[in-house]
Amino acid sequence: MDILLWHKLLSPYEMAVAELMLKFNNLKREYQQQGRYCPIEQVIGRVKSISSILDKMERKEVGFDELEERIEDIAGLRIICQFVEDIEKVSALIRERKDLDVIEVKDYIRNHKDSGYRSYHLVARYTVETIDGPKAVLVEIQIRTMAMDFWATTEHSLQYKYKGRIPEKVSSRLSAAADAIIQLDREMSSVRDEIMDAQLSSKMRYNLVEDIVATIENMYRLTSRREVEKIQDEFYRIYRLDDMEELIRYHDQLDLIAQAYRAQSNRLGQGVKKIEE
Ligand code: 0O2
Repeated sequence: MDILLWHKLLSPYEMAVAELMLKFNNLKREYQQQGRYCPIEQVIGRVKSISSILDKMERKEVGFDELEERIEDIAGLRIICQFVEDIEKVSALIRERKDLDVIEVKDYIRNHKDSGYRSYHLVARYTVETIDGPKAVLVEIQIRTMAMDFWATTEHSLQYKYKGRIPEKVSSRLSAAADAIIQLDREMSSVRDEIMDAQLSSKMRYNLVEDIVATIENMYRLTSRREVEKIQDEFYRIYRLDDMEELIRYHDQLDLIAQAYRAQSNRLGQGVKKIEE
């Protein structure tokens, strides 16, 4: 058998995980910047360790020549959502992408595993550009809620501790915990609109304040310090009112004032140029 250069083999998988994490985090940022609800709460990525690949190869009787086709989770991405409803949305987002070709779906939410494991898995092909040219690799994307992730992470550690043979007493507790997780996800979904409203309004407030502060800082270059201080004091007064509508009104008003200052500064600039001519 030819020597297997593990680090050469794993390099494209490392590239795939790094690129996809960046892409999904960018997507998340875009939602936030536009003040839209983002179905992605967190993105985690990892390349499977060599020992874990070897264990899985043995468990599934996979030969070295079929390793890249049959071990589908060498590159793994996990997308954590707040609500069960978001999982569908993230799955649709992934299917629409041109850079990911979904080849397999494992729905352990509708059909949870005997262990109680719940998660939605997509296996997709993703191409990275290496120094030897393009290389398509398989990536497993696990999509689950925070509650599902909490359960799976805990159960995974126990699997490790008991080397896959969790005692009956512990596994029946885990099974009860899995039921509680289903109930928790249901409860959270029932107050989903309330939670989403609260989050969107806090994000909107954050964006408004960022905008206002940037506008005031720009004004500082166009007008006198006293004038800007007055504007800033007025902003602090409005902010303390804790009234979103007032803050929006002030934001829009400030935009108009800033436009007027800009126009005035442009006119003055042209005047100076004319005098110089
Ligand atoms: P690790 O250590 O997370 O990498 P299949 O041939 O489809 O039956 P395969 O390829 O194992 O088997 O696919 P499956 O069942 O979709 O599992 C892929 C990954 O999902 C696992 O990778 C786990 O991360 C996770 N997973 C699946 N079942 C369970 C479970 O019962 N409990 C927990 N906690 N996680 C699970 P690995 O390689 O098994 O493990």
